[in-house]
Amino acid sequence: MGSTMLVRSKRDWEMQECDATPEASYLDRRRLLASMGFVGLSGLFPAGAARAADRDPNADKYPAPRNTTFTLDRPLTSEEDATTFNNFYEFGSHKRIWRAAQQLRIRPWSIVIDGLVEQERTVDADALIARMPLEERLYRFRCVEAWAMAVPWTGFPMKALVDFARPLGSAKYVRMETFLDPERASGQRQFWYPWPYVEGLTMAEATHNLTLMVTGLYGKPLPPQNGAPIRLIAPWKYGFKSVKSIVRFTFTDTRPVSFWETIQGSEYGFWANVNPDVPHPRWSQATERMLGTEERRPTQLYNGYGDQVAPLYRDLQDEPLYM
Ligand SMILES: Nc1nc2c(c(=O)[nH]1)N[C@H]1C(S)=C(S)[C@@H](COP(=O)(O)O)O[C@H]1N2
Ligand SMILES: [Mo]
Repeated sequence: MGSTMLVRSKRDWEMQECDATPEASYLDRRRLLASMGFVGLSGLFPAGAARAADRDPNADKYPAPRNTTFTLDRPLTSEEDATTFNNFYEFGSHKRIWRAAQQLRIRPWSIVIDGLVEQERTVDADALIARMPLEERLYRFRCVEAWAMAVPWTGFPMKALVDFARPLGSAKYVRMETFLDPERASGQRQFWYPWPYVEGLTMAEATHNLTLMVTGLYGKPLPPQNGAPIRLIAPWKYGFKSVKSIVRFTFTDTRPVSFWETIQGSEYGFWANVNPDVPHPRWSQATERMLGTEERRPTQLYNGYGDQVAPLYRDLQDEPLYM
């Protein structure tokens, strides 16, 4: 079994393309050998040093250069508020899941790219992130529950991931799936939810300049509670579209049915674009509450990104674009 593992690891071209530092590949090799029982790791690291298995080979990429084309109309939310008030149902159906989310093991993390692509493949998240152009963007964020924040995300345009995936011309949507690990994620033991969490975008949405694959927050690698190691951010849509901790991208010609659409399709649809004039069936969307300050602000159409995204929907006016 050990030798099978070694061969597979050697053949994995994506891993070879990873521009990891020599030190990192040395550590990876040590880790592989250790996992096969050939060496002990205990003596290798001084007390208190991070375990090799937890080391982020991209840590030196943070903070990434800020893309100054994205500006805010409001103060940044504090890091503490953005990282201690979260929605991540895998770890509980309340907002204080950040401690429980530390259970998530983000390394190693495999991502499957499949469906309507030239070639299906599996990539290591660290190797994928290593080859992507990381930048920081200040974005507004709006949850369908009417709380909002303004934060510095680090990531890369989803367009770069789509180019990497090489989808066929027949692909119309990207379906994204979160990990499934009920042992670590207690929320996933709540069997009445349709795990794993699923979301989807049209190809036009996925390749839009605003659509970000996020790997960091506040100039640091993304913490587990915010969706490490890699999540979506589509800032003109309600927050539930921005799926966390992704393990699979499937290119398809069939519109994906999301986690929330499965649970309550009359309240959470495929498009979910922010609109102050279209209330949720159970509450108004006219205003939003900023995390931390509790300040009330008027909700903006497309969360204020209409000048950039409205053209995506010009020929879709018969669709329920705002739920
Ligand atoms: N896998 C997964 N992704 C998810 C969720 C979730 O429960 N599970 N919640 C969504 C919702 S409703 C919101 S508002 C945002 C919250 O992101 P944040 O915790 O980084 O603010 O994540 C979205 N992505
Ligand atoms: Mo949300």
